[in-house]
Amino acid sequence: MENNYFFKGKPEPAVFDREIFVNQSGYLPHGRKRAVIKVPCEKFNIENEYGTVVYSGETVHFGKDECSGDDIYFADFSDLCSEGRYTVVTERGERSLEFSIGDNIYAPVFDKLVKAYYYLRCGSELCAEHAGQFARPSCHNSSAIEYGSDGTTKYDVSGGWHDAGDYGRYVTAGACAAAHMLYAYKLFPTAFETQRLGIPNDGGLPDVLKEVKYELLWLLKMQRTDGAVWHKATTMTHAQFVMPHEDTAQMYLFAPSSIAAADFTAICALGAEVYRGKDDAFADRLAAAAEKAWLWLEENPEFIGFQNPEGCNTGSYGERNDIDNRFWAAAQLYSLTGEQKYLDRLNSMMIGFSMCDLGYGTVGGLGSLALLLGGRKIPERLYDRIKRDFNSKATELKGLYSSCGYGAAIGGWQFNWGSNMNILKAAMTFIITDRINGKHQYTDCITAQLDYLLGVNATGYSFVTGCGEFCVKNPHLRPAYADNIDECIPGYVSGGPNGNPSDPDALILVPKGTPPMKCFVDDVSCYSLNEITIYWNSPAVFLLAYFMNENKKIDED
Ligand code: 9MR
Ligand code: ZN
Repeated sequence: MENNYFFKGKPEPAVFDREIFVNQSGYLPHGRKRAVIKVPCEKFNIENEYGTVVYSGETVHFGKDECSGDDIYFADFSDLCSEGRYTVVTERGERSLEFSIGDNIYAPVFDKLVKAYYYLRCGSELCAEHAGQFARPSCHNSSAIEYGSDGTTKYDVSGGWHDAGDYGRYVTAGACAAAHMLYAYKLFPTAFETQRLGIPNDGGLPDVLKEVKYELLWLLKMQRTDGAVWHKATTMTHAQFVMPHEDTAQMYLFAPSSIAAADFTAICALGAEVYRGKDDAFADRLAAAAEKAWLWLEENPEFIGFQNPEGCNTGSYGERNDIDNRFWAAAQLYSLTGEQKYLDRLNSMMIGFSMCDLGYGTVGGLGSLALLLGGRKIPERLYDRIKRDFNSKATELKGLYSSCGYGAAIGGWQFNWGSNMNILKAAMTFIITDRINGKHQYTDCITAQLDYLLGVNATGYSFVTGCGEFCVKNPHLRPAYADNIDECIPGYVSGGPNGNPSDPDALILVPKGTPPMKCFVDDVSCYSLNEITIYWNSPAVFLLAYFMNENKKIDED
């Protein structure tokens, strides 16, 4: 269905011939530092930028890694803490890419991951002052009509971020992405306070809150006057590979769903909490919208899912039930207001879903974060359940991490469409579990997920565009292709390896039987391998904020 684009060249099958894998953004001076080597190696050296050996060590032979088929050796050089530029060299002379050890090494990738949202802005011109060479005209500003209506009522639903490689805007996806960033801000405010992204100004808010506000202002427009929330605003079919302003097809609002209403309630209530005291008028609007959507949900207790109508091929983001979504909504409203009625609803909702899922489809863990970070008293039974769910998940993920040569805390079956989100959600789970337990039990597991994202994986790619010497450059992202600029817009997390690719080019380029972690091609046409989305970037923002914060804490000690 999607194979109707005009591509620049013929995609090439990938060859993964790197021998040594390092985090291409580098390592913090006091962090765990590990290179993964896939050629036989007993001893390794670390050379500085002048070729002087500054560290020597022995590897540990891990053995065969199932997800990649590679025979793995670990080279640990955590004891090397001096700032500088280095290379790992094996006894037989194989060399890694050059990397840094330093305090501020993650700031560039952190900033790019957040600024990436600015480049996805819909309904705004990106001017040269803020977008540089990626400047472009405004887009998707003509009014929308309700699908199935006679079209006489027009709606302004301009604004927000494009969802992904496509130009659709979807409520549940947007709520999830915005939530990851607001929770990151609540947990690690210092990481964001000094961040300067070069985005349009909107008062004295930290840049991340300016950017998230842009999405929230759009979300507010997705609420109908009766409190219901339309599921999505998209054209009938995905646009060709054109610039956003060239996509001028009719915009539709598609049927309200209970999942959209619930996620909307939650994100507006969370926004009301975060913007309170910083932008009170905005916080008031968000709180009122959240309460109105909640009333609509209470009047509509049955599950209202979503399926594309005939002829529509944009994302459907359907879900199978809305228990977890309603849980998130109630949790966030309880956190905002402290009112007993929300607590009563929470107490009645404790079965049938996991309280640690952090995704766009299953959001129980976002409800838990609402409670954990809300500062209200949590009933013991509920708190115990949250604690238990996170701890058992983290234990399971740690098992996967330990059995993977590349340290990925996901099993072979989790290399699916957007596998990098599974990696990043695992990292979030470890971070939150450590937080709940008041311990630093999972630091190595967290570090390994960051390393994986930035180069320590069987493909050798840094999966973030514009970050790292060998990074993804051709993501499935319409403007990045249609702008005719060689350099890719920076800061996007690629979906990553997918053991069951489904787009036509990936089916040709990825030979049957390829191990899951190697089912990847950096090609624009392979949307099931190399697309980007707002909710794959957002858990990466969360993870990087954690590391920015960790580093500050060490500085203060
Ligand atoms: O991530 C989604 C994947 O699991 C589905 O199989 C696929 C097809 O429906 O859709 C993916 O989500 C896309 C969404 O529908 C539209 N925006 C981009 C999303 C990521 O590719
Ligand atoms: Zn647009």
